[in-house]
Amino acid sequence: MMNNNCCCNSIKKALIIVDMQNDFCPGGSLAVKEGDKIVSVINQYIKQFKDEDEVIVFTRDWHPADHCSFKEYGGMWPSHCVAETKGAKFHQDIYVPEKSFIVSKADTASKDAYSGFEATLLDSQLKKLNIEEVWVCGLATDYCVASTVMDALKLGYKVKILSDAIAAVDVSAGDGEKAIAKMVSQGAEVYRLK
Ligand code: VGL
Ligand code: ZN
Repeated sequence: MMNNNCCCNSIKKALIIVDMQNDFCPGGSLAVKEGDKIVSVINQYIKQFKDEDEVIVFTRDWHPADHCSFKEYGGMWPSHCVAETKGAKFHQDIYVPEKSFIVSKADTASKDAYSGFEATLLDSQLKKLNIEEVWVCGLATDYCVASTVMDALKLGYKVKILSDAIAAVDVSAGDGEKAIAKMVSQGAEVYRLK
C-alpha cells in the first residue's frame, strides 16, 4: 500500500534558517555586516518551502546572561542573544510560518554550540520526518552556518548552502569564503536563486 505521508518521487528536504536574530543584524551587539540584506531572499526560500509543504527550521542562539562565550566570562564575543531579550528575537521582517520548528542552542552557561545539531533534537526530528536533504542559510557563514552544514554532512544529509542567503562575520578578511570552500570540500553543494 502507498504511504500517504510520503511523497515518493522526490526526496524530502528541510530549510534550516540559522540565527536570523537581532543581535547578528546591524544595530545588534554582534552585528554581521549587511546581515539584514539577506532577509528578503530568505523569505523567498521560506515561501517556496511553505508552498511545497516542506519542513522549515529556525535555529537560534539562546544564551544565558553569564554564557561562557561572552568576553566577561572568558569567551571571545560581546554579550549577544541572551534568551528572552530583544537581541535574541528573530529579525522583525523574517517570515516565521506557524508550523516552523524552532531550535534553541547553546542555552547552558558552560558550553557553546555553533551548530544547530549540537545538543539539540534537530537530527532526530528530521530523521523522524524522513528528511534526507537540508538547505542551509542565515548567519553567520563562518560560524553557525558552517558548523551546522558540517554536522549535517556528518549526519548523512545532502546539503545545499544558499550562497545568496548567508553573510559572514569575517573576523579576518576572507573567513566567509574560506568557510564556503571548506563546506564544498566536504560535499555541500552551492545553490542560489538567480
Ligand atoms: C554565532 C558567534 C557567536 C553565529 C553565534 O550565529 O554564527 N557567532 N555565537
Ligand atoms: Zn553565540
